[in-house]
Amino acid sequence: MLSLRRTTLKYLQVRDYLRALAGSELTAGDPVPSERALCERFGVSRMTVRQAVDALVVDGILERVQGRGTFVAPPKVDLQVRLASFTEEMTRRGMTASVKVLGAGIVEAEPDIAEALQVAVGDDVIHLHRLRFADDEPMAVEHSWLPALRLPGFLDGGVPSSVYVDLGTRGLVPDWGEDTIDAGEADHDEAELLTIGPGKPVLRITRRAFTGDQAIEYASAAYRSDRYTLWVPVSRPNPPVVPRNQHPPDPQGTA
Ligand code: 16G
Repeated sequence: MLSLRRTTLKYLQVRDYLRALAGSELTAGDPVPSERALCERFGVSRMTVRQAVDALVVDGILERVQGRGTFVAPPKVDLQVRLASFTEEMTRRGMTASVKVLGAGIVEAEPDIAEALQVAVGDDVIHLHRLRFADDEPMAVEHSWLPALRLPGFLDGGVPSSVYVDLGTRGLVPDWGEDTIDAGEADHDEAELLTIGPGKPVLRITRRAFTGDQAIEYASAAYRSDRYTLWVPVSRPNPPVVPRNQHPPDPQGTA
């Protein structure tokens, strides 16, 4: 029992030492001290050092690069669920947004896109396939569809560097919408574009955005989950939110 507690304490010491090191002397991309150096410094086994490193890898503070070693991971970007554009979000963080257009054109709306955009199946929709960068690092692969009839000449000058800025000049910037977020795995193409391994976790985000009562965009994107932390402000609902068709809980507990 006592030795178990001692091992746990040592593990915490190594973990906290590495965490502090990553947050002070070292910067993103720097190697952490070797397992051997840490074993000697703290008088612990390799297993204890590995456990401490594992915990920090899971927390996104360190990253293991196969065949090269363990390094300080780049800080994650907080992804707040709100109706902002990629360009706005990166600018807010002091980062430079850029984009590589992988495809752009007018296509006929498939049934799911038509439904999301409230247009008829086969109507013209603008399709954009874009790789989004923050400070030259690939962060997300996005597909967006917009109703072409509401956006005449949208692609005439090439793909706008910010879709929402273009929508703003037309008085059509979305004012409300809904996002859904799922955990997923990068497929082969996404992994290559995002420079992560195939099958690595991504956040799959779909967005339906509206201007007034009309849908203006449907988008589906894969965000690198090693570079994003989902940040969701929460507050106590008042009155309590209950799923539709259910009665609110009985405050007396008598039901
Ligand atoms: C964000 C939106 C995306 C929109 C894009 C416009 C999410 C999950 N997605 O990436 O739907 O098309 O911003 O950005 O937030 P832009 O104005 O920089 O082109």
